[in-house]
Amino acid sequence: MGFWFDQQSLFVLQKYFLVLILSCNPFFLKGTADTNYNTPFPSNFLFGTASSSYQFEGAYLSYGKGLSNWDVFTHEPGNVVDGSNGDIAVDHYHQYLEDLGFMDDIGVNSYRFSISWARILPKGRFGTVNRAGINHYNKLINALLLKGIEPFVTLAHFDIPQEIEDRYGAWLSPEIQKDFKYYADVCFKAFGDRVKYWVTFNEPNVGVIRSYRSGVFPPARCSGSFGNCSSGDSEKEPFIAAHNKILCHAAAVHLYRTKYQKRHGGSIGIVMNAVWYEPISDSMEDKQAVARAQAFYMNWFLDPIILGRYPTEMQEILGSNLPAFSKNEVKKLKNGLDFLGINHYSSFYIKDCMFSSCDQGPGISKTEGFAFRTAQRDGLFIGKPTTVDWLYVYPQGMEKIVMYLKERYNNIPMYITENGLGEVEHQNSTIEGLLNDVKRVDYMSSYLHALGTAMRNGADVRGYFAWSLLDNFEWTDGYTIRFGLCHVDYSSLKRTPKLSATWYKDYIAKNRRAARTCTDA
Ligand code: GBH
Repeated sequence: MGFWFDQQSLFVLQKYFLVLILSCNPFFLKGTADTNYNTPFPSNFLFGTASSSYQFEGAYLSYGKGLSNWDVFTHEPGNVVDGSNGDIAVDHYHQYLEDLGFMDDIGVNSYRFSISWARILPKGRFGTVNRAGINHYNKLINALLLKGIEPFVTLAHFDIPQEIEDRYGAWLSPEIQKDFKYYADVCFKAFGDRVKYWVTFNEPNVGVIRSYRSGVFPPARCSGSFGNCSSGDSEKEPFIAAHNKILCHAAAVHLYRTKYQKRHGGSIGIVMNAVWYEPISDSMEDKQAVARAQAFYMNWFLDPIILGRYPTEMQEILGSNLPAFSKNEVKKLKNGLDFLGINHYSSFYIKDCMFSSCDQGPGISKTEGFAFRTAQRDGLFIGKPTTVDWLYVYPQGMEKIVMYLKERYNNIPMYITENGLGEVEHQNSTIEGLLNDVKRVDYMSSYLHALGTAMRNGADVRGYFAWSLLDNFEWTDGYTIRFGLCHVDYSSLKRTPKLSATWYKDYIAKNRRAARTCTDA
């Protein structure tokens, strides 16, 4: 047998490479249609769907699970609009294999889910590890990997063991650092050989605001005109809780980096709720108000974690209401992120309330940086209103928020960890109508297009997760708002893919095929 590279095969190879080079050349791609579809997404881009333990799992008291703060909260009347709870939710605990089948059919290569802390540690660090809980997530993770779906795992997505709340007031006490670190350690040890993407917290900004400022999430603490609570301090407690969350994050990251990362080769990040804020006018005052609004919402967490200090806007306005980091803590904090997760849905206008006076309204207090939030300017909405009161369709917001974060944080790797459209179910909603979710398809395709623009402009975005695979328990809105690519009949728990599931499947296939021809050579 002669040398493999004989004249004939060399010629064939040359031809093959020429075709590859041509077809992957962006200038060549521009003018061509479907066979050489031009995609901004690299072949290793993660396309996924997202979920969370309390909203999906159910099995709230089975298999050794302890009570979570949400179990307790939803069982008190008046806290959830439809009086519902997540006792059963969409029964993902039992039906995860079937749900994985839907994911597989859509063609995702990643699944973002959260671990129920109380399922792993029913009494926090004051009790034993629940083996059945570990086994459950082992089965889920192994089943995912078998299908080639990367697990993207959040440690805390709003639900925590009630024990921690009862013992020392959870996030209000620095004591929680010990619990969170202990919990993270258990998870890294049990699952880290197979989980390569870890998220410490889902939306800690939304969590502390809802739990300690407006008081609509457990433990329902607030004061004065901020809400209707029996105790709390809306001007102080959100900042204490945030401070402790930041330190918990830093502790878990430090642990992962020193004890696991080398061996496991994974990465660890945080997920923030990110709203795009547009100044309501071109005035200097309104532009500065936008900077304050972002500082008090998102950079509140990101500046300490990445830069080692709170945003200057917060320090100036809050003074001693803003806790301080010790020298040692600052050292631990800096560069405390391998990637940034972004949950982005909607945009708002911001109007200055520091130099000009504003009527009562969202954002005007000192605790939110004197920046009034509104969806309207001169009677026109920033984007198409939807049936969900906080959600306006403004796809440019996706491009802008990603570019903003790219600039501010030195092009840190980013994942869009949630994006999607909710639909409020009405008495006259029909199953046919819910399944024919054209608006969700329009929403997702326009937001993905905007994301692609940001990526073409250099943003290092590595994944996109649709919220959500299934309709599910939407916190205080109970089962009244549906976010799923698959419809769930809440009495039979039957799942039915909506138009958006089929659309997402096509979208992924198209974008992956195109990406593959260019990089998998
Ligand atoms: C995410 O929260 C959650 O991670 C997820 O669990 C949830 O199901 C999903 O989104 C859909 O809601 O009007 O200025 O107060 C997002 C929760 C609710 C946070 C609306 C921002 C609007 C900003 N978001 N809120 S404002």
